[in-house]
Amino acid sequence: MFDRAEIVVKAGYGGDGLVGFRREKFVPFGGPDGGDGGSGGDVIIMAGEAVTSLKMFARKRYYKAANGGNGGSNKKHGKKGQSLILAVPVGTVVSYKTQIGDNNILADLDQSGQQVVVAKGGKGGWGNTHFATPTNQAPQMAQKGEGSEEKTLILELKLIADIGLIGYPNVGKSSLLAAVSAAKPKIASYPFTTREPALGVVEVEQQSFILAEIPGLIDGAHLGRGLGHDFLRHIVRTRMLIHLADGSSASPLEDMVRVNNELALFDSSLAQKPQLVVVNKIDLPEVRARLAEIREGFTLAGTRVFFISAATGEGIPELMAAAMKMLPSVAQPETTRIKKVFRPQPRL
Ligand SMILES: Nc1nc2c(ncn2[C@@H]2O[C@H](COP(=O)(O)OP(=O)(O)OP(=O)(O)O)[C@@H](O)[C@H]2O)c(=O)[nH]1
Ligand SMILES: [Mg+2]
Repeated sequence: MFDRAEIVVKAGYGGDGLVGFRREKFVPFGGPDGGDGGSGGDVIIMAGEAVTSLKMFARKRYYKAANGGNGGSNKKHGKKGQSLILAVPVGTVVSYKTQIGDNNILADLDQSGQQVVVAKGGKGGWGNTHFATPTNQAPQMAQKGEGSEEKTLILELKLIADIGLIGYPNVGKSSLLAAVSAAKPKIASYPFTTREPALGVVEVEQQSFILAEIPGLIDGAHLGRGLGHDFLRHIVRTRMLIHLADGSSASPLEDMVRVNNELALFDSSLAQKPQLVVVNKIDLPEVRARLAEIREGFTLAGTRVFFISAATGEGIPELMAAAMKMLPSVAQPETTRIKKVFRPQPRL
């Protein structure tokens, strides 16, 4: 599912400060004039449309930004080390492994131009001018430049689905995905069978789209309940949604409203994403017996509803054709605001 690369990045060292003194004719005791070192360059990762895969990172693994220049005489500041900018595709998640092996997400670059500093350059050291005091006017000391950060990063490119398949656990999302694509997600009669988003390519006549099952949406998902936020973030990237409800549930309409509330609580733009609303499991006699009642409920709520059976295939071609037809009319998601990730980092 993922394009993935592991790289090592190292920022530049800070330049050293200088111990220097003014030496000019007719100026005895010219005083200290050692300049400061320049700071080391940062390593920055930036998302851009021009890059489409992480392939280039398979060939080269080590990336280092330039060191800062040393301070010069005459209070000359050392040159700042140039930062190194690595371009990655939009949709790349940047993380690093902590010492205990956890994956710590640094940034989720889902917008072109979005960037994150992954290794901070060392600060330049002070030259001896900073150390002059009334009692020590010729200080013989200067600071060394600081060391710089080095990190092993994991870059993961998430494939972006056109359509997200959402709904309460156990409503038949995996069954539908398996019925319409070559994907083989696990299907079972208990909730949370699917633990990771599953993708499939759906072909409708000569065209196709990517459908992704988004698992784990329950009450409180926006607070991290169920399988947590992570999957809600996937929905942000989709263009539209197929919202599945279980016809055998006490109230499919209420289930749908609940899931929609979770979407809105997580990110109000999600609630505005176009949805095709679908009631599943109409092969079950008890569901078939109340189809009219269910339809009326949705109609009163102002929602057009599709009826399908992922088990028998009934209604599925019509649903997929409707999805394919609707897709061109919905814009690419404006993957919302730039999410800056601020994380205080201990200085080296
Ligand atoms: N009778 C009937 N059963 C269905 C239908 N679709 C799914 N099921 C059953 O419902 C149960 C849940 O199906 P899944 O496809 O795993 O549902 P899901 O929404 O992916 O569930 P999670 O991934 O666990 O959230 C399984 O026992 C399926 O066999 C259907 O159209 N008719
Ligand atoms: Mg599933």
